[in-house]
Amino acid sequence: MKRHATVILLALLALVFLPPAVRADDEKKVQIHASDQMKYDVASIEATAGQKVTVTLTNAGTLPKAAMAHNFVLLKAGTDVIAFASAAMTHPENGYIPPDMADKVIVATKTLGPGESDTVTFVAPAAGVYDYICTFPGHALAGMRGTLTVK
Ligand SMILES: [Cu+2]
Repeated sequence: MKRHATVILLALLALVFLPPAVRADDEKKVQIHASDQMKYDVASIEATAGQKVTVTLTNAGTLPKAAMAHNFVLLKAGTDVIAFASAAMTHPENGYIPPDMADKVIVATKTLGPGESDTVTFVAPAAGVYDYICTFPGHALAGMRGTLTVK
């Protein structure tokens, strides 16, 4: 009886002190706020390959949408961020996604005005580092970007 209690105690200690392994089926939820200062408050995200990731972007600014809108565009590894952002400027009709480079996009939110938010879900791709950017004109070039690191 006493030995039984010891085994249970050890099992409980193991549960408390051993970090649970990250399982691919554990969903990751990320909340990102975008500001009138052209910044994301979350500039790095980590995930495990195959993990379901949900990103909610909220435009926490107050400036009018025509002057200061934001989106979250996750690009495939190896994409030229500057070239993508430059091409995006002339495509407001397509949510600032250049149609001829749409194959570089893993996932993208809508372009959001003040107080708006949008949620996207995707499966974390193969291990690597992926850039995410805001493609509203000038924002990625001003530093509105972050990285998703997949392990
Ligand atoms: Cu922006």
